[in-house]
Amino acid sequence: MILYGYFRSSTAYRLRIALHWKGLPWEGRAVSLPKGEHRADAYMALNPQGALPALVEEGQPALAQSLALLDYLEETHPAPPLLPQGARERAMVRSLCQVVACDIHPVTNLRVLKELRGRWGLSEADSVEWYRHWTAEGLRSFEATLAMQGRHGAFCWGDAVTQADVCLVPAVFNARRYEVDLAPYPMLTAIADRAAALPAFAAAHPSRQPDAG
Ligand SMILES: N[C@@H](CCC(=O)N[C@@H](CS)C(=O)NCC(=O)O)C(=O)O
Repeated sequence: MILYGYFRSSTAYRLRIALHWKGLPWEGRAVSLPKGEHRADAYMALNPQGALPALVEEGQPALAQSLALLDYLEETHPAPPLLPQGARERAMVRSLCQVVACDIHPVTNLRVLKELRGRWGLSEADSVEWYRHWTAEGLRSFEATLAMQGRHGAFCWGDAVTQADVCLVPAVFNARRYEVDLAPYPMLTAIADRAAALPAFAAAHPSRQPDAG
């Protein structure tokens, strides 16, 4: 499998964690977001969505969308699992994933920030405030959902690592990068730090990627 990503892309980070967690053989291909390579013809021909990540298996069209890809890896390589047993339990884990992937990420994504700055004249400082606002709102929702579900332990789902942790760790990495105050979210911060220390998560960290240099 070839994963097209960028060291600081949180969506590619999710996939790197899952690939390492499942012990799958894969190669990375760097696509630079700051250089706009994700919108260049070569990458658009591969993934017309023009976003990272994309996963390619020999002779097959690329697969895109990180949550679809996490599920694809789960279905094709169920062990070790990243989802619990049971439809209800899986829905609970996926609801945490979607706070990150559907509520926080789409409004804090690079193309949104660029549009806010370029077309709508938001200053750099105001666009950072925008980023912090929506991240904080998403993390508030994540923390409250963890408390409401009452199923967390060492990780979001008891002591089992799941897709919720896979989505949470990159979100916390991004939040720290933008200096979001994490003090109001002690549960998710402790979980993210515990998960980030696991070998599969550590190997997927942005600083450990070849294009980080
Ligand atoms: N919903 C997509 C989002 C993909 C996405 O937007 N990825 C970011 C990198 S974290 C990207 O490529 N951004 C490029 C841009 O906004 O122009 C997914 O989960 O894979």
